[in-house]
Amino acid sequence: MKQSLSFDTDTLKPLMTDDFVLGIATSSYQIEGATTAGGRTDSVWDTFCRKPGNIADQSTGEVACDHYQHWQEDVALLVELGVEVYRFSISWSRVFPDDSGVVNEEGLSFYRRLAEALRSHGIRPMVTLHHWDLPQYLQDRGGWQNRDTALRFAEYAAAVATGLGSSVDFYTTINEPWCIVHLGHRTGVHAPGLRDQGAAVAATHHLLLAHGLAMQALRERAPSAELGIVLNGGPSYPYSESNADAEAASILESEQIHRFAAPILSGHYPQDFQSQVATYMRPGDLETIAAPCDYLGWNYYTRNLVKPGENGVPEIVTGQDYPLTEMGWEVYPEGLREVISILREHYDVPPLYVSENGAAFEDQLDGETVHDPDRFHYIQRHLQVITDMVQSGVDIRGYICWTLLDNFEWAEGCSKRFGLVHVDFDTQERVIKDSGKAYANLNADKARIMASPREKRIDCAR
Ligand code: IFM
Repeated sequence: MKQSLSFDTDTLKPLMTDDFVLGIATSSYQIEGATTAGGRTDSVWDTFCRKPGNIADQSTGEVACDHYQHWQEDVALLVELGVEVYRFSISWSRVFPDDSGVVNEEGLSFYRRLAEALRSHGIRPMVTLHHWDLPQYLQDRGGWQNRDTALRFAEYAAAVATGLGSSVDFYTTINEPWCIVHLGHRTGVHAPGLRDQGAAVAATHHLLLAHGLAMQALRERAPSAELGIVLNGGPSYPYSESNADAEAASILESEQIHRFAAPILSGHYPQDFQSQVATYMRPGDLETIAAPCDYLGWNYYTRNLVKPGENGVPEIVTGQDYPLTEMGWEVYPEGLREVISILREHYDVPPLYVSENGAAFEDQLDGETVHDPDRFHYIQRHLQVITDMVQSGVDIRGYICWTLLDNFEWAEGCSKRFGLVHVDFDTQERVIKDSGKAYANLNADKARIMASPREKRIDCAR
């Protein structure tokens, strides 16, 4: 008989306040399936998955968790887990299936029903507009290499904000633009599968411009929602003591963190990027990109160990100093503190959300239960780092765990499981793992604390 796992509510007490939320995240392509239902058309990921060799286990997002059909069951799971926020993304090609500019009401109403169901259970929807599944018809016209895609994105943002109205508490424009640029346009391991340095530079600027233009559209149409963007990354360490590795690490820090954070938070590109990006810039772009954000989401999983790769592109290599997750990523919770310190050192940082954090580990299935102690410990250690940061005055407003369900993990297919809930991909049966049960208990403890009289709460926190 295994002992049940539980988070130490006492040490996490600084997070048990009205100013901090606990949540869970997913993304459209990774869970929805139903890729041809309700008028949806292909995204770049549908195309990418069709090419043999692109996905480790040859799976696709065609069915994934079939969340499109099972969404009510999934809302019930979120209720059982007791989360305060659910971060999900919208499939752009469900809302605009073609380039006619006409909204597909069927696509939009799927998300409206979802947001309303969440709110009816007291869960606050955090909507990401773009989590990598760019419509294929836009890719056919150059995708993020084409400035026009940024303008189309603003129209899409406007349509979503108009259609979902006040049922959404938070909007995120784009999830992890660095991944879209680096993995999608430079190393080609993600859709659209390009290996082209020039394409990566153009995509960087157009993604940032898209963010800025969408901020304007959202501000006008969703004045009460909190608006921001989600960036990602960890501190970069040289793989060895060589100067070349040190230089590669410093280049990666600049590319992953500053190339995105500097224009958004300070209205300029880092010096080492200015001449490359100049070709794509027009007067006023930087002002648009630097539109004030209500929050910055930061996704953190691991640190980077870096050495120079092909054509001067920094290469992230697998470390050996700390335990590894199934992704081959080191478990290094301190890196979260380090990356937030880098941000605070360089920028005037708005309130932060740790908008993704979690781990793929092999689960032990045991009848009706799923044991995943490593995932539990991973989350616990990161929550502890966040608690310490909150206590020392860093303005972090929430922790959003990645992810609700085992799902389609991009180029890794369905083989890497990050979920708090186990999914049997043959039957679509969902079973809450031990880590999910522990998260549910933490959320229940928090709800109990929040329901107690304020004076008593303050007393407990001392
Ligand atoms: O699954 C992804 C997610 O889509 C974006 N952030 C990282 C996760 C784990 O790789």
